[in-house]
Amino acid sequence: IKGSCRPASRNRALCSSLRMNGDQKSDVYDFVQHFSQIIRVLTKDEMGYPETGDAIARLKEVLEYNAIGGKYHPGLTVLVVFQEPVEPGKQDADSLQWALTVDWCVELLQAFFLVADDIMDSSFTCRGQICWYQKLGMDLDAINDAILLEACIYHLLKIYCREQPYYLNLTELFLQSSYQTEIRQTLDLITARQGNVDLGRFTEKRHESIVKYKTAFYSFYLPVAAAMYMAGIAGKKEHANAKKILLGMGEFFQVQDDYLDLFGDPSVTGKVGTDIQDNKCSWLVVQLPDPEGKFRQKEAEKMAWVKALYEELDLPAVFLQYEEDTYSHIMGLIEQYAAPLPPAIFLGLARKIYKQKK
Ligand code: DMA
Ligand code: MG
Ligand code: MG
Ligand code: MG
Repeated sequence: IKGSCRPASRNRALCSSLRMNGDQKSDVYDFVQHFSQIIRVLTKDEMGYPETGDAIARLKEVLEYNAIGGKYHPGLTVLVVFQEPVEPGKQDADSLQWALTVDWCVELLQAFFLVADDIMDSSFTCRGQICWYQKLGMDLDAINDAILLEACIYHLLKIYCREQPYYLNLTELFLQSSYQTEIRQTLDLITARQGNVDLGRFTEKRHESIVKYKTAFYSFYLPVAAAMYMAGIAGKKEHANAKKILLGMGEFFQVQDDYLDLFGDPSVTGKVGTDIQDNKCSWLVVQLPDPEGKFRQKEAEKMAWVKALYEELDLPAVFLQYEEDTYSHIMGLIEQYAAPLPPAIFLGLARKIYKQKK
């Protein structure tokens, strides 16, 4: 697919400014622009089949509601990382288009997980809007929409990248990311099961196992690994090194999400937390023993009580300390394991998540 991607130099400037100043608003412009092409590609196939026209219109609606408007947290990572090890001469417009497309595949995977996760967690808001499944008349039809979002990933990879030497590696990487996430989502759900409260389940080890792979793998390792494959870096050792750093970073990211579930400002995070009502094995609850099961309270008024208790135990300070500690730890990992990628790639990602309020 030929497109009108920006020349490499402008793209490089765009992406380096994304890393340097963190002002994503204007920098994600190209990324968002590319989405209209993605929509066209995903919906044009069916033009000749009028009988599926309504379904394609629905798909467009699903894509526009759920894939756009996030904080594009992994967004653009593939493009940024891809450009680092690849010589400028080889960064032709097509390669940059493919990298942008794979960035969108990561976003679609995220959208797929979020639509399903909000149903399972009985959430009401996500990314500053009503959860898709909560929309009037939607009910559980949203389950099929989540599945559709996932299908779009493999459709796009096939259309854009099928002829590329990295196609199989990319496809397997996306499949592996889904599997890792889904197994940990299973663990997240069964650990939280109501009615059969087993306090022994809420351990730091269990929490770590859940968060490392339910979020870190697909949000942090997946986009960097995808770019590495696209740049021709497929060695086991190189991937294992990058994974060490990225899973560490992603683990912090999910701990932050757990923390903000209760202590975040919904007008900033874009969602109202549900972890306490859902009985989740959150970072907060594994910080302290709960011999009387006081944290598993469904009633709204108990939430304030639980929050006050957490505050009394100074969990915000504990979190700040944790943030400091893991930051130093991640910096150490970057020093040790970044090669052959430039440390700047990992530093840029770390800058995006540390000391954030959403
Ligand atoms: C999200 O965990 C994990 C995935 C795989 C979407 P979560 O339920 O804590 O996310 P959120 O806080 O956004 O509902
Ligand atoms: Mg959730
Ligand atoms: Mg969840
Ligand atoms: Mg959460």
